[in-house]
Amino acid sequence: MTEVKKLGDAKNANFPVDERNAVYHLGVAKGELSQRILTVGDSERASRLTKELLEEVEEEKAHRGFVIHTGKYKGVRVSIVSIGMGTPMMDFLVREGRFVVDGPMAIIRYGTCGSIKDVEVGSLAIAESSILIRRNPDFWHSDNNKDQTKCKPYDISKPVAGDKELIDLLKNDFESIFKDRKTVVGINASADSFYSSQGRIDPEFDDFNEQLIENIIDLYENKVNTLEMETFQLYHLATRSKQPIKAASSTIILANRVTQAFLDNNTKVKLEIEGGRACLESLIKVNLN
Ligand code: R1P
Ligand code: URA
Repeated sequence: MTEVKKLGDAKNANFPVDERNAVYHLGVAKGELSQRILTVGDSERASRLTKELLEEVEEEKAHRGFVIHTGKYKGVRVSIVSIGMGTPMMDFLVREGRFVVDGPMAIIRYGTCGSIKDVEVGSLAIAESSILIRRNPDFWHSDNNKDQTKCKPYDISKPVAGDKELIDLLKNDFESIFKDRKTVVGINASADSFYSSQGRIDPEFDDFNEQLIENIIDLYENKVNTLEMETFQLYHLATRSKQPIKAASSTIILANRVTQAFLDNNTKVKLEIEGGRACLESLIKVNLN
């Protein structure tokens, strides 16, 4: 893996950039990221997608856990960016990506998730909207003493929608590429932990989360399908951006939280490539004028 040239000294504490105007975490300057971005969590997924699907690949940029591959898909310049895990990493991508790209942007996330419905592992999901689930440490503070009438252990946000045009493109491209696989469409929940805030029971910790999944299901009338860790931040920032950012998010269902099944690696890798192709199809079609 190639490291980007070390960033120069940062100026501007409010939004640090070096003398080339390269951003502090992504490590790229204007022109080094496409306005059409496919983002994934896993750097190996990003490398595989680049190798299988992109042509005219430019020099790889890697900095602070972000890896950026830019090349052409069917003649259109796109970037495939791996960001690692969690909402802070998505926050860096969207904000610093916004800074180095001129004009409208499109960002599609292609990740993995758990399903809280009994949907077979190896199915796909598209998030029309997303909610955020955050652990609230004040619940455990001696002031509240685990009294739920004073403070809840987990905050569940209201939903934020993705971009309808991009989501509709993604639905069509998933349908034509995944002919014999189910795609569930609905609400995603992005959590601030893979463990407690996704309702996983860990005997080593006092998590108070036994009712969490049921609470989410009840609150949103059984429309929440999936749990992962980034989509909410993408949709929230895309809708708060002053310049247009069209955002959509799709995932491979890796874990079935009802039956405890977990997808095998070979199938996952196959779905990563097939689904990545569907995402790139949508990404190059979306109108950014
Ligand atoms: C947890 O295992 C990670 O997998 C999911 C979650 O959102 C979290 O990032 O997505 P990725 O497969 O894209 O990383
Ligand atoms: N990623 C998650 O965040 N949760 C799961 O259950 C599987 C993948």
